[in-house]
Amino acid sequence: MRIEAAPFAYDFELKSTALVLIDMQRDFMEPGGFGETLGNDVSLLQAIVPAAKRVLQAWRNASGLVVHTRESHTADLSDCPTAKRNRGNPALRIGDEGPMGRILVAGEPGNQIIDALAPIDGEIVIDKPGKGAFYATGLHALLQQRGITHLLFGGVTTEVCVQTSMREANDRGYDSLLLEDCTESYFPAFKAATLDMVRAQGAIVGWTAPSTALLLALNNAA
Ligand code: TIU
Repeated sequence: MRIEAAPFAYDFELKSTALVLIDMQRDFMEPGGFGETLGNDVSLLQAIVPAAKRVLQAWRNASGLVVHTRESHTADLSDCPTAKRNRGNPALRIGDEGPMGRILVAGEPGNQIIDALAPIDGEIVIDKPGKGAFYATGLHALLQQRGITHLLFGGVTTEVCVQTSMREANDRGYDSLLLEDCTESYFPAFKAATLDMVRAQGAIVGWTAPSTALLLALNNAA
């Protein structure tokens, strides 16, 4: 299959490609969570939900492997570095009780993936303590077991957890594509810069494409 992408076409096979949705959690997407405690306008992120939902449905229909990640810490915060907890002097710190439960703690209401993109049986869900999806997780091993070599990325936020995960994937040998309208930042200029950075220098980190280009490739293959 081929996606018309930048800086040039992206070729992939369904059986060796996973869709990776990064941290589409209430903690980042809704008021009262981690994103807002850091001083961000979280409403900006809602714009990508319809496109991400279309892609998720199409990828499921094609029987493609889906990976969801959640940025989350254990209840005792033993996997949360003090530096991370203190960074930015936020109103509520990781582990503090907020309106959606404890901030960025696994199992709390705010730490769940939003309903529109909730995982279903058979999909991989990775809880990650860092910004990157590969750091201190079993993701690389799970992908290797399944023969995955190509990753299609969406999620939030573009320049933090998505870009970090793509760079981690790049160093592990994956060919990655970022779905432009399925990722968002609290800072529109940072999103634009990240898309440019990813695809510069002949896809130094990976490719980018609008989700319609992926949907077209899937339709043409069906
Ligand atoms: N603050 C911010 O933009 N992002 C994060 O802290 N985590 C993710 O990007 N998921």
